[in-house]
Amino acid sequence: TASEPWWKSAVVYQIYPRSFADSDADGIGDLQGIIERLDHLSRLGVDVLWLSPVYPSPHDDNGYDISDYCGIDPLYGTLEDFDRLLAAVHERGMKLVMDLVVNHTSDEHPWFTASRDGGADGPMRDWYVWRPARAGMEPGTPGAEPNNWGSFFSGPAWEWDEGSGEYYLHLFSRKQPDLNWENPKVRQAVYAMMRWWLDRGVDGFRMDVVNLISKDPALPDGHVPEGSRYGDGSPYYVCGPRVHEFLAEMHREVFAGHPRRLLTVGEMPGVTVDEARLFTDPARAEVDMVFTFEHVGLDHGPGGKFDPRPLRLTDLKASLGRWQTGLAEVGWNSLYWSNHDQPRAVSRFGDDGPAHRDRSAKALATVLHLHRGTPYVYQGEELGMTNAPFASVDDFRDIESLNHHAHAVADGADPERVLAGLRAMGRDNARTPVQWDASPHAGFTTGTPWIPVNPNHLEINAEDQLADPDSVFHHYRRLIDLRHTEPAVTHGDFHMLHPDHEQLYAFTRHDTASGTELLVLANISGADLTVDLPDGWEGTEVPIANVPVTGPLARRYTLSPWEARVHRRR
Ligand code: ISL
Repeated sequence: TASEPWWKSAVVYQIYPRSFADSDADGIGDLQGIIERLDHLSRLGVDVLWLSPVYPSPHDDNGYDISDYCGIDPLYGTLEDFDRLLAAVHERGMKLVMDLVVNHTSDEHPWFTASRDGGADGPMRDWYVWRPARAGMEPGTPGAEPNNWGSFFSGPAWEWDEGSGEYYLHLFSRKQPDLNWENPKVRQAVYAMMRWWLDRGVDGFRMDVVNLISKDPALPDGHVPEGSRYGDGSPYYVCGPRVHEFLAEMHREVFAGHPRRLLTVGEMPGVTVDEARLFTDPARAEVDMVFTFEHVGLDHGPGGKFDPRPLRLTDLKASLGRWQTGLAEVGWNSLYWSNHDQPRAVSRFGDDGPAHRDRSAKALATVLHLHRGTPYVYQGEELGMTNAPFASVDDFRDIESLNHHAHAVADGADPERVLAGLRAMGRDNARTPVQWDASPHAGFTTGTPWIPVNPNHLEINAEDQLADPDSVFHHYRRLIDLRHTEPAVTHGDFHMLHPDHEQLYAFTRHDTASGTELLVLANISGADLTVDLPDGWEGTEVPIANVPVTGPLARRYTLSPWEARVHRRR
């Protein structure tokens, strides 16, 4: 309907530029490579491109460590290349959203070098979070850090700077110092940069760990979990005391009254449904939607992300269902299975073996895209790309994985067990190059790729799938088309069925405005599943399914392994 924001019926496609398409044979993806592959995205039917960072960066964290917010890293091209990409995207009726990384900068950003080298009372000092060593402790020695917080990338969250005689805070790598959002000069500089990109024509921002920007000013020690060397500071920086105030100010200063229709999505590790209702309530004018981490934390074991445990379908349904219910009346959901930080969807939530990979990829897509919210497709997910084989720790590139391996092994963990955790959950699984065809390096580059292409590009690639109407690609295309043509997909009320069933993912959508109802059935298992349908669905039409529809639905129906279908009745 006219009053509803455009992004409620939109689908977003995430591009991780380093691994998308390389046009100059340096083995690293670039902006010109994206321009050359825009037909793929138009065919898929996506509405918005989210571009992971392409700004100048030392690439300590592959561009999430920014040294110049208003430029383009030469590895990816120039600002002129960017303007050409933006024009090409707009010409195709798509929008482009940038990645806003303002919880921290690179330690090579001029703001930080001035803050560090200007001394403890220099004019830029309070642009970052500096603190003296803990009282009575020898600076620079373990335990002398201002508090006991650990970094997301292993080790302490503080780095000693000999030159100025203080520590600086870094929730991520030591080359990613946290900005001090308590300082209004920092906030105004960020807003000015955001307006600069909007003036250049971009259509919004994905905001990196934006719910971490407000810290408890006391920076208190965190609880030290059993077996951990560091304290858990998250109660003091996840959705901190001023986070809503800062996002409301950002909205007023940057987005309010803007003539173009924009999109903002906040990446929010640790956010709860209740907090998301506040962040995404249109009346509060903070952000349009958030990325929750609840469903991508369910398979974390007691040792955390790299200590995975089997995922129960009932836990997954409870989590996604909780978010559907919680944001039904106020706010809006984003919907995702994967991104550049998560393992590949079909490997994690489906079955990437030869028997079931194709069908399970389509089943997962069907389930996600029929939920209420804005779906995000991560590059290669539309092809059913899988996790990659990593023979040894030397095959990994990601600082999060390499640091975890080094610290865990140094702490006495079994290297093979650590490696198994990296293979299952490491971010590099999602960062192997997009598989365009069966040629060497999958058509990603004519040079040597920065990270090896998955050998299974011979069986899984865009060229083959474009030609096969039953491919994962065309299934995603049909799901996206259904969202664009069937209002019930966007607006229908969500109702989970059989919440306690460990194989069946089933739910209905009811669009009160049109009276249309949808029924989604998915067998999330490798075994046949016989289901009894709710009343009145016999013989209804099937707008989309991942196996040929062999006749009207009977009341009692057997779903084959990973079979998924959508029924519609009006
Ligand atoms: O998934 C994670 C939590 O276990 C981490 O891999 C990830 O760091 C976290 O999701 C935050 O991600 C964002 O900020 C990081 C950057 O490394 C990620 O790529 C980005 O998506 C720091 O900028």
